[in-house]
Amino acid sequence: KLIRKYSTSVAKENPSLSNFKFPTDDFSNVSPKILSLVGKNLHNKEFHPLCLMKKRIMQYFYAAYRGRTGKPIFSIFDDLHPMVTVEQNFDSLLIPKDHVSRKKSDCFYFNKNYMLRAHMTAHQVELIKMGLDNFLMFGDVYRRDEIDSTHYPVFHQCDAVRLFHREQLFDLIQTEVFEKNPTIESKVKQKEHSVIACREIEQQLKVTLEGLARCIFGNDIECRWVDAYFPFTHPSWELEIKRNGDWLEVLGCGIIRHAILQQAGAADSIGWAFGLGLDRLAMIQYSIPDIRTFWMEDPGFLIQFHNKSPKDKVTYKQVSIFPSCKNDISFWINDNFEENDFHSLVREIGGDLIEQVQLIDKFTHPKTGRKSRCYTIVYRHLEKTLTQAEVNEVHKNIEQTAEKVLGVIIR
Ligand code: FA5
Ligand code: MG
Repeated sequence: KLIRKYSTSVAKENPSLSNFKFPTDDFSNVSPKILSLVGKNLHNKEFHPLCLMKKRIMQYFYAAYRGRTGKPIFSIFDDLHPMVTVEQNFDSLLIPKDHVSRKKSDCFYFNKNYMLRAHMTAHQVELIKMGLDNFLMFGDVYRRDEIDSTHYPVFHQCDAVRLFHREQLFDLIQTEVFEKNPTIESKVKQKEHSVIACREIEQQLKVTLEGLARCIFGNDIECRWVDAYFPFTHPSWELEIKRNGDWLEVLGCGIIRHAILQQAGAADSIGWAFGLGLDRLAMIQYSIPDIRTFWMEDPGFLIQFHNKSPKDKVTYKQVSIFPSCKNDISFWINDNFEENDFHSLVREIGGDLIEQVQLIDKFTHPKTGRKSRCYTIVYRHLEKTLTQAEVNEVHKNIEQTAEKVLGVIIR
């Protein structure tokens, strides 16, 4: 029912998707508001801070990696459409059928076969299949997530792949790249790879990414490597950067699973891949305190970046700071209650007025066993002062829709 409502208003709000009819099923959960953001392509908008950050990364790779003839070796893709198959986003990357990241409460599905990509890695296999060895992909990605100053349901990622052919790496390390008799996987390597080959790729990957971090943030930046897990790489790491005294994760990376390369027709290769959040890097680089800022249409925002080059130092000055308004909401929940459904609903109704949704209390009635939740919703308009009446109207709408759609009972 919801989807029928959605798909009709989608047509109105997003002309490029207006002729697009998709069969709905019980996976369908894309909303008009989300679809209205498809095609904004902030990363391709000249002088937008996300575009400047994209160019900064491209420049680094152009300068650091040149072929024999002096040409850059990395190909760039920045207009891959965000609608992908579930097979691209998950199966092609060996993500198990029951993996948590596939949950309806975490992704935007058109239906059980099509979705808005949740990471740029969704395109990795198709590009390797095309025969590319070195490439960068930039694009918008979509996740149902909590709401605060560093999370937004649409953000931007840069993914990269670098492959070495067996002979190419052999020349470098002077020893076998692949195990003759693959036995078992260890913490430090996949079963198919030799220890030395794996070390060499790890080394190259880490040097490349530390170099990128220094190129963007300067030589004084503090960063650290943390062991990580991704189904499509092994071993895997995350790079964290120190910001205002706290460690912030900016990227995930690792050595590409051999099984993926085999399926993609590159069985004689070994290589690395990474995926990083452009929004987070741009927030650090330009001192942008809130991820919603990127979506502001206010010229006072974009003017600050106009005619800047990717290497220029810009410190964002908040266009102005308008006061926030807080309202609590508390309700009884049933067993099907999913926190992210509530977050999405709040975002759907409140749009960019929503600064934060914070769980402040969980309660179970001692006699009846009924459970309740209480959240504080922080409202703030980035471009004007909200009146209490405006906030109350949105808040009321959230309460009523939560009762209708999530089956909760307002207390
Ligand atoms: C991934 O998306 C993997 N595809 C990355 C990868 C690619 C690993 C290739 C190995 C090989 P993750 O979900 O951690 O991983 O997201 C990667 C980066 O995107 C994070 O480090 C962070 O910088 C950014 N990011 C993740 N979630 C958000 C969010 N909600 N808002 C803003 N940035 C985010
Ligand atoms: Mg992560």
